[in-house]
Amino acid sequence: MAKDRTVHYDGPAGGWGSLRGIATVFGKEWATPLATETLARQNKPGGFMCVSCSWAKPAAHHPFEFCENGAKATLWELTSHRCTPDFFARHSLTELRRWRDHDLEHQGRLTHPMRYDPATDRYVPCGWDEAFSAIGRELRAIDPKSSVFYTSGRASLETAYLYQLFARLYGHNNLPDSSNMCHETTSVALKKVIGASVGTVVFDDLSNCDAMFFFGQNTGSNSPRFLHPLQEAAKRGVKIVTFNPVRERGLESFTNPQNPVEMLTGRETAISSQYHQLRPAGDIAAVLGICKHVFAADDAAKQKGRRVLDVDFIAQHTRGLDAFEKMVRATPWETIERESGLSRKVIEAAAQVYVEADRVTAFYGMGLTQHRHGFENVAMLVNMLLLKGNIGREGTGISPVRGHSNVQGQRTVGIAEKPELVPLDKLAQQFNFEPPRDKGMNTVEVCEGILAGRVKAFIGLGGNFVRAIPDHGRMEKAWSGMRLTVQVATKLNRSHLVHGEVAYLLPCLGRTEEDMQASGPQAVSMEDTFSNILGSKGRRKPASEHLRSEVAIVAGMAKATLPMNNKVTWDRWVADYALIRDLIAETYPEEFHNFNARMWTPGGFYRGNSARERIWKTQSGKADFTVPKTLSAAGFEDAPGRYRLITLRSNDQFNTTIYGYSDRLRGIEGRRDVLLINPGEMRRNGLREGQVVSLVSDAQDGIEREVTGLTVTPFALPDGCLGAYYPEMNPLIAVAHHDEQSGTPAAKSVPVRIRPGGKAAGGKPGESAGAPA
Ligand SMILES: Nc1nc2c(c(=O)[nH]1)N[C@H]1C(S)=C(S)[C@@H](COP(=O)(O)OP(=O)(O)OC[C@H]3O[C@@H](n4cnc5c(=O)[nH]c(N)nc54)[C@H](O)[C@@H]3O)O[C@H]1N2
Ligand SMILES: Nc1nc2c(c(=O)[nH]1)N[C@H]1C(S)=C(S)[C@@H](COP(=O)(O)OP(=O)(O)OC[C@H]3O[C@@H](n4cnc5c(=O)[nH]c(N)nc54)[C@H](O)[C@@H]3O)O[C@H]1N2
Ligand SMILES: [Mo]
Repeated sequence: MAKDRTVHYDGPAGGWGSLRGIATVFGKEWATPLATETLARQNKPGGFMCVSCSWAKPAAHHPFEFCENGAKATLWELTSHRCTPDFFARHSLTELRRWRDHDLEHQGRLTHPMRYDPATDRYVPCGWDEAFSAIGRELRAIDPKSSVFYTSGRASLETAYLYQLFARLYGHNNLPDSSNMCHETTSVALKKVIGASVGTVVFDDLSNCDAMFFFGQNTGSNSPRFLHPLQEAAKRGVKIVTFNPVRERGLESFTNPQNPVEMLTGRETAISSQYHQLRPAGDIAAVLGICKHVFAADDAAKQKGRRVLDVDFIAQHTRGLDAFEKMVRATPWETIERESGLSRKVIEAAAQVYVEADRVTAFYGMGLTQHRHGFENVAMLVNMLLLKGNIGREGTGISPVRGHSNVQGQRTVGIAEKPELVPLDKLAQQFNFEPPRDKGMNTVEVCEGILAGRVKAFIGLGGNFVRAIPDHGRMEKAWSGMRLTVQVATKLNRSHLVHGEVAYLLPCLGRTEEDMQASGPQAVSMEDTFSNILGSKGRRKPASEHLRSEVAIVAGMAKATLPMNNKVTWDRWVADYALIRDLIAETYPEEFHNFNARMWTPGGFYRGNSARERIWKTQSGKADFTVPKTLSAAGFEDAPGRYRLITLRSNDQFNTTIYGYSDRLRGIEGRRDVLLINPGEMRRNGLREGQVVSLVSDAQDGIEREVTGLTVTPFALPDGCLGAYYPEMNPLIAVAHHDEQSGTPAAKSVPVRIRPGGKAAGGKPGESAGAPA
């Protein structure tokens, strides 16, 4: 039989392709002196911090400390296109709701504050004062607890701090943020088992480890600057072992686009020494298999008077090994093989690397967190690391690779729906008020609240909430039940087109732009994935003279809503952000003392991590081994015709921002309305390449959810699973389908069925896919 054809890409990540990737989206526009001058300041001390991912900004930086996707993100913000009142006069919101995500953002930067006018179904320009006083009036008229203040992970520490203060002075803890859809699983699981809610790895550990284990993180597209230290590690002989249902190019091979020799000779570096395509949601079983081999290797070593386990570490620092070991030894290999989709042989090969390496780091992303049992995924990875003392020692540790550029930092300064994570007494004393103590709503609870009609007002500080959340079709319909919606944004997106009775769209400065206030130009700060705090200063002329900074917009809304309080001086704070940093330092002295002086430290200042010091702030006072309650993270049974759908990001998007239609590193070009499936599954289903099908949700809750117009595309995936793009697939995810412990939507194993037949996608790529049902 002829070998099955699958769509794929053979070239390395990086290389000339990455430069072409930028040029395809931006044409000649990207090579202007102004753009290159701005890019040269990206992620450098005294410059501005990339608006794309939160990968660390090393003190010893490269001449160009940006990557293909960082450049796209910056250029996307610097665009010369403008989305003006004129544009809104020409298009009703009903019409714009039929546009694609890419075409909405492609209109360019928002220029004026806008108010929704129901008579014409259009946004019309309004003054800032008018907007603020209307928002204040509306908020004062409702119960604060029926309102929601959402944050997407881009806003600075200064903005985030003022925003949470506004929420608490007003009277609620409803502060969901994008991390509720992302690494909330991490925040809950790591806090529970090692007592620190963020990763323990720092930059130096990358050059001091002997092996790296990668689970469900697509470095090549989502944190490409990480490819540089990965390449260095691979060249040093560090063993890199990857578990991912998809063969992601960046974890296979890389050519450094900033190295002329590599570029001209086309020399690539192989990254992963082992690559295991496990079933989606099979990680608990795979890691359990690794642990099983570690116990077996330890048994064998004992015969020779040696140990594989770090027995001293285990005795001194952990709790719960016995129950865990018992469970692992009792689990048969057949079960592990079935649940992981991997053979005993390959799991043992991975485990052998773990056994032999003295210092091991583990990295993970959405492939572990976005499952019904994501918590168990993360806790299981910690189990593995604890066996050999691979936390709290140089060259070791666990590293959730965080998403948005300041998503981790926002949590650090109080954006949290969980009041126990916030020093409320301190805030009470600083600002002379009684903060709300009841638990606020996370993202999933907000969705439920909107569906039930309980939420009356929604303020979105950045992001594209309606598009990013699950159950898109149902959520859009319920959205207009709200009284007030306010969106603070740089570019037009779908969340601006669905709205409450009273709605405002408020345009803000981007991070590359000069933020001029009464005391002079301002800087802001953020926290990277390794917990370093860094300053960022924009220098570009703002996209419009009507823009305000996020700090000023939050303060403007707050001032119009709240009664006078002489401890709360919004105008002074807006005039000089250094005063806000002083407030942050007062609330969080341990992490932020001397904040203003330290924020320009090259590479940032480290805010510390107790688990890294082997101080375990858990209930038991130790690092906890945990017994997983299931071996599959999916949370639903296998059944004939039921697939596990992985929702994927392409190389040409940042979350809901779609730059273009090239998923270069997977070989998918020109369209996003694809259904990825392996050739064997195609045969079993009688499907042929290019056929158009629908996906329907198999959530078994009686609700019909469908996405139509998907083109069958042969792709090297494991059996029993499918791949398709986020956010177009979000109508298929039930709100109730989330990690049980943290509420993170389970977007990496969604139960679906294929429904053959259906209309072709029409003229433009991606047109019908994801249109609300
Ligand atoms: N260019 C760009 N950069 C970004 C973003 C972007 O959209 N574009 N988004 C930013 C944000 S907010 C975030 S959170 C991060 C997201 O970055 P990642 O954490 O990399 O998230 P995804 O791309 O959603 O998926 C990660 C990987 O998980 C794999 N996977 C799926 N299911 C499983 C599973 O069950 N087990 C395992 N082991 N692997 C699985 C997928 O094949 C994929 O390679 O990136 C950030 N950086
Ligand atoms: N099915 C599925 N769903 C997912 C995921 C998945 O993997 N699969 N991933 C989840 C994850 S990890 C995340 S983080 C969420 C993302 O959810 P969000 O963070 O809500 O969404 P983004 O797409 O990042 O938001 C993009 C918008 O932010 C605005 N923006 C850009 N820059 C700025 C700025 O500087 N200031 C302000 N105020 N606004 C700005 C622009 O208007 C732009 O349209 O989606 C989640 N949803
Ligand atoms: Mo994210």
